[in-house]
Amino acid sequence: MTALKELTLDVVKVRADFPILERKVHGYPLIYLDNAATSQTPRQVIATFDDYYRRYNANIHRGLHTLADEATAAYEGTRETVRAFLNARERREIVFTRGTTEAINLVANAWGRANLKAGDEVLVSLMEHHSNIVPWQLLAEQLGIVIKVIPVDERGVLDLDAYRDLFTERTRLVAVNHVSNAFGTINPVKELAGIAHAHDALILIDGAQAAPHEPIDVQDIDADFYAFSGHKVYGPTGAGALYGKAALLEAMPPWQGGGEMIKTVSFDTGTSFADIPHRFEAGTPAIAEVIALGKALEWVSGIGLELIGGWEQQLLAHATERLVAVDGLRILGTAPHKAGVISFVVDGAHSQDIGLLIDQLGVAIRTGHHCAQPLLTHFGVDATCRASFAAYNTPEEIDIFVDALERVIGMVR
Ligand code: C6P
Repeated sequence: MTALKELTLDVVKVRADFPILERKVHGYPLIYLDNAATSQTPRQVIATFDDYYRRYNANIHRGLHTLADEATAAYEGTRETVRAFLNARERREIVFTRGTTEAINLVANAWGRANLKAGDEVLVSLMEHHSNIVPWQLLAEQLGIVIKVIPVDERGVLDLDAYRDLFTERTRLVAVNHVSNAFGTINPVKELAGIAHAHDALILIDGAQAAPHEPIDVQDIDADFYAFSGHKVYGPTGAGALYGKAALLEAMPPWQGGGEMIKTVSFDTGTSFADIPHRFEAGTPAIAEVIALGKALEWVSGIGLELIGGWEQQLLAHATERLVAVDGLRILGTAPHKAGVISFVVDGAHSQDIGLLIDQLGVAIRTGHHCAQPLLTHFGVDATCRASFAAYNTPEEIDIFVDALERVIGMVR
């Protein structure tokens, strides 16, 4: 009995941490199903900002006064929290960034420019978010590297045989997401890493959609780089992290210059750079946001990602069952291993219209290409509706969402 109880997420208790869930939208209780875009923020995280700005707002690493010490300790404390969250070996393997996009751009610009030359190959999958495509396209234009695309099957599952066949002696890097934001597919990143390493290539994993849903272990995956965003894991916007193996980071030049990232600067002898990770954190960082990110990860760990992921799987199963019964509705992305993300289109109803009208009933879903245009184009659509779940969503909310959807479809058809 106790064991069973421990396996059940107390969603009422979880919801009580999210003040925003009390608000109404167009007179209806908010049903927030756009968590893959940004998850909502628990009061403990919101309180971090108030505490920081009231008590110890100061620049970090530079001051010798109490406030600067406290801010530095809290900021660097988050580095340890992120290290533990990803099970990295060392704190210095964690670089704070604005989010996943900046983390990938860091790898492209620091590692990529130092290690790639014309004709070298980078493998990305068809289901990448634009932020794991465009930085490599920019390098392709500037350095002449070649981008090769790992195909997916009709369920939105990566084609592993095709992946193996893409490797040549010029393959240097595989850049793939852990979980697809558009379809929810969970990719076998450990296997992908093993294959990449067998070909002497590195692997960069975009974990933006995985970090909120399942425990991450970068050592077990054997990831070379792993990126995620705070705002998708119950934290604030403006703070995320890049994990990089220490030896790789150490061998990488900086990509942005400024304060914080130097040891000495001289017009005569030039500049020497700080050790990792500070070499990659030029300028004053998002101090309060990073501290709040630490609080968010503590909040998540306090509940447990196994429990959150398990709850979301129940929501996914319930939503899938309800949605497949809707007349003319087609789910895109039917992988056997999916996170709590459902993309769908409806015959005779444009996704944009559905999104706008369902908002009038208090339901927030995302519509559009989800910054994954190559994937959607491949599946013959330019937009889908996407519902994505978080720890605070309930089966009752899903019922209200699907009822609202049926009402909306009736209005637009
Ligand atoms: N996806 C979505 O609605 P940033 O913006 O840097 O925090 O995250 C970018 C990003 C990178 N990779 C994946 C897999 C993502 O899902 C995202 C963000 C949001 O799906 C906004 S487009």
